[in-house]
Amino acid sequence: MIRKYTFGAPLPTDAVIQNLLAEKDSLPYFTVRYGEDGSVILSLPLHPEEVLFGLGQAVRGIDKRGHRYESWNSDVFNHTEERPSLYGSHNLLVFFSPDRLLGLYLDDPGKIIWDLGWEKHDEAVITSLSGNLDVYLIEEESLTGIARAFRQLTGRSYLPPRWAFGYIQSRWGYASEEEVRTVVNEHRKRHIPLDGVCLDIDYMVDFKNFTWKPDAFPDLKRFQDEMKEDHLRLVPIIDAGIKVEEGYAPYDTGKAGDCFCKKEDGSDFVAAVWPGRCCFPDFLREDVRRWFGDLYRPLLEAGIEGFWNDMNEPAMFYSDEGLEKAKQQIQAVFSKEIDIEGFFALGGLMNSISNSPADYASFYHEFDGIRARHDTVHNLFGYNMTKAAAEAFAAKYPDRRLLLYSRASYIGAHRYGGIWTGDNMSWWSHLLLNIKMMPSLNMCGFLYSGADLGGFGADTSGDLLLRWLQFGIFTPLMRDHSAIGTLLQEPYRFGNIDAFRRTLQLRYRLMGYIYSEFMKAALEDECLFRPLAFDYPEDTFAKRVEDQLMFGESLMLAPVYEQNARGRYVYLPEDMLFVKFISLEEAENERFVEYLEDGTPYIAKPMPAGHHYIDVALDETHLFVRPGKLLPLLRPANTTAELDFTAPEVIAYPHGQKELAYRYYTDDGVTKDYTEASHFKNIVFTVK
Ligand code: MIG
Repeated sequence: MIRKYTFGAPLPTDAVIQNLLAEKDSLPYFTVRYGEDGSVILSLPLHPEEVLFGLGQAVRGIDKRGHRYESWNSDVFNHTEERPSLYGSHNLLVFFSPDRLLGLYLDDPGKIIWDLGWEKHDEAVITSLSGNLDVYLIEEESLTGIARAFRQLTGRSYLPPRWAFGYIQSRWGYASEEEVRTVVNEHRKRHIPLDGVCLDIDYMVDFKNFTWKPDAFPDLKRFQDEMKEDHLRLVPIIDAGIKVEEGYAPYDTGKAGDCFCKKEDGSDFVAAVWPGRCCFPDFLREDVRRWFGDLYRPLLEAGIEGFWNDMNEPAMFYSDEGLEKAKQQIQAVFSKEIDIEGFFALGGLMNSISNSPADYASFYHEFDGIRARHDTVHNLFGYNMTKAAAEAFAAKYPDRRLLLYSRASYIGAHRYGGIWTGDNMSWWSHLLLNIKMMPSLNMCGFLYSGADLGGFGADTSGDLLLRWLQFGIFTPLMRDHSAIGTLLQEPYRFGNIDAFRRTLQLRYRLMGYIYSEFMKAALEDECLFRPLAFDYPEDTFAKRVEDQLMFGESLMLAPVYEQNARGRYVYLPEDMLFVKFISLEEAENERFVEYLEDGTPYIAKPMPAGHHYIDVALDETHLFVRPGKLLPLLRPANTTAELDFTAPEVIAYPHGQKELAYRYYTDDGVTKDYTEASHFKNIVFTVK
């Protein structure tokens, strides 16, 4: 059951697709206070055993208790644990305690502060700064039920084409078709699978959206065609800002259509991003979305079928006003003899003008007859950029799925595209953060998502990349991406090629399962990744487990995420089959080896419920199969297009059952007739 309560005058966000009438009585469970500044403050005492799930893209644990989070889409390079916010605002929180199961969703595109047992461990205090919001209370019998009801409230998750589940290689710095060709060849010659290569801002002329360098990419269509012969897709980046430059068509047409966000005085708001001074499309306006979406057309016509939208928090390095103010303050410091205070002030000054609250409060959006100051609708910006692109793709190709993922997001955006989790670091702690974030993102509808595998900033190492890929093979978006200036981190750079190849081939072996589970999750409003508590709600230990995940209907994952670890402790809420894929050499030393049809060795060992230490060497990938479940596996190939999805072999864990069944999903991977009954097939396994 979902009930809606309205505070103040909420702005339309298009997050919710169900039209519920607001309740007349006051909000139950919460104490409501009104701040003098217009804010609305909801508070709720927390049970000592209460666990809080949700908030989508955020730092720290699966259990969000004990930190102060903010909903405020932010371009942040350092995802350290004190961060209040990252790039997306996903205002769903689920309270789970022995005497309560309650989902809370706040539809408020401005800033929200979530003190979740931070100041006081036994209290949640949630503040909407604007005080204009719709509050939804979701009450169901189970955690899964709450997640499902939330998705029914907010709409079906975006469905990408099947090739988008293939491995994608990316790097800020790939600057020519020659370089891309080399990356592809290096994969191909080692039989490391690959389905796509991203183009970062380096493909553009002076970082200008919708341009590409004529010398480096002389004929983009020919190049994409050439790649497609090998089933490879290029995935170019598009940024939010449009460079201020007369004669540059996107600027000229945007100006002509009066498409840009304006300052108080009616002039275009300008701030610098990669191309230099930029205007910001008012994506909240439908006509602006249409105009911007049309700008993708030349790229679509060159055969491009996938895009990533970046810098759409929106990120701003500095505005004219911010720069001027900083300049004056710097001059003031130097106008007298510099002292220690002045010295430290200098360091902070330039940083403080990027993504500044003053800038976000200085421009406006006009939509549906409303004029809204940017900071009151801030979290909708990236969402509507994604929507602009998605609507343009659907207009051009009504029956074709395209790949689209964004950096900034808000609930609702999950209907139009996926997200990647932004600029993480090549740190072991960020591999763990990736693990913890996946179920939270799924609860909020962002099924097609993933982190920069290997880490974006800082230099990765071979062991970190390998361990990260061993988890990454399960994330729907599986992309290795890194920042310019860091150590190159393609999987063939670190010796140990056999281990990298086996890991990536395992992704392709799993593709039948991953695709089936993803499509079922999307079509039936389920979560692909789940905290253990979703499946074992009565198990008081399971709800505390922060580093294991349920993955689809058959699997539990317990990745290794510590350097030099030769395995890890794992908790099994029920009997499970431990499956570990090993090298041929290792197979010679093992007693209980089994082989897939193509001779690939693995160990399959039933384990009783409880605590265990499992041995997992650096070049091994493992998973757990649940009792009575099947895991379908395919023969690996270099691309998803070359996979044979029709007749998977299975690993089974009968656990006393005579007959096991699995609901397998296949389709052509690109059209939109998802729900055809013929796509679902029952795989039956009988114990001999
Ligand atoms: O200011 O396009 O998160 O993935 O490589 C950095 C360059 C801009 C941020 C994205 C990152 C991308 C980078 N971009």
